[in-house]
Amino acid sequence: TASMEELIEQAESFLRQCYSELEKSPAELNGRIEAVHKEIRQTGTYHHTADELTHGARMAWRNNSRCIGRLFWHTLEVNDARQANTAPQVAEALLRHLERAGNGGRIRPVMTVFRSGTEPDRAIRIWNHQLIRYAGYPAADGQPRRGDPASDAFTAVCRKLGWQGSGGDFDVLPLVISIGEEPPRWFTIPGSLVQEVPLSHPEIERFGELGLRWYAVPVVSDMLLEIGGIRYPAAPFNGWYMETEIGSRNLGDYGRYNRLPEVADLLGLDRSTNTSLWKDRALLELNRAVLHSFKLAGVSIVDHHTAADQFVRFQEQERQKGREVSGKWHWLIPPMSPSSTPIWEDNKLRELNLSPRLIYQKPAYA
Ligand code: HEM
Ligand code: NRG
Repeated sequence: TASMEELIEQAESFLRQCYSELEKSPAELNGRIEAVHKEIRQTGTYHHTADELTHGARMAWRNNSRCIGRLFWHTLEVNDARQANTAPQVAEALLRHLERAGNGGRIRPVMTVFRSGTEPDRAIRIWNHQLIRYAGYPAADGQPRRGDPASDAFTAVCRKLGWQGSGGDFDVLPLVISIGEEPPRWFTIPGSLVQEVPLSHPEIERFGELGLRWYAVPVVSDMLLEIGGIRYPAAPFNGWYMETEIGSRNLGDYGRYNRLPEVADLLGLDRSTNTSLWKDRALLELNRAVLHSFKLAGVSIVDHHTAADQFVRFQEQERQKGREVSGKWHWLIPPMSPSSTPIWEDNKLRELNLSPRLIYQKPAYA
């Protein structure tokens, strides 16, 4: 059939690139292509070897046009969890991911891959956007809103399932997992696996009174991994944070925690006029507080200047390997002082259609 021919073509193209990068012999490549053809003709699909899965996942990171952190693509650790079959088994593998990735603060880039969605009625889905994230509670009966507005919808889903949060600003949400059409199940993450960093400032002593904090490890858990025509709908991955993700966006955005006014007041800035640049000064000190606090807690983090330099090194490294870098400029420039990084003047960044890749999929709820 047409789709079978398409799968064979995608599989073969992936295998050629993968085996050439891994410097495997032509004999091994041809034998493998032969075997995959046969498996697809007989069963309609095929299974990646452990090597293919690992290298395919690394290529998917390397190919992501929005990620500034790709210099380290080759260090990704891939955890093969394709045998997990039930929601508790999936939850168990996710907890092991958090443990492996957190590593007491010396964060390791890790991806855990669950079985592919070839039988749609048995597809594994993780409903969380990130494994660790804070709940969001809209304003209700005179009470102000709380928590992360980006989590409002998912938090409502969790509460419907019977989870109860404290209603505070930093409640860690539970893991929510579904298998096929079975109702989703939720699991509390043990506190020992949720490292958090309370925010303080290198000079402003009263900064701690703001009560701000963030979790150590960002584990994006709702994207789909595609390798050689095989789609893995559950393949959570993590690296470490760049400080602007937390300081500029999560805590600073008007539509998120919106904390610039409070920070500005703590700094004694004049908020009655734009020309005091109070927002810019508050952003700067908030980002400094994030870097300072993560360092103090011994948790890996990168500042946006170093990350931009590393991205330039990644571009050079790829050029030497004869590969084109896919990049989306407006995602790669950092959300603070972007014009002071070398990415700003790069007018050659183009988005290419590369595979393997990580892509968005329809949310499991809604
Ligand atoms: C996006 C940094 C590791 C895949 C991003 C973004 C940053 C970033 C700053 C933009 C996020 C945003 O604006 O919301 C880093 C750093 C890493 C790292 C510092 C440290 C090692 C990884 C790893 C993977 C990955 C291990 C996958 C294996 C992605 C993807 C996106 C992204 C798919 C786009 C997310 C989206 O479209 O919403 N990264 N990253 N990154 N990164 Fe990385
Ligand atoms: N901006 C999001 C996280 C997106 C991915 N960022 C990374 N990925 N650093 C946030 O929570 O702020 N990573 O795999 O390290």
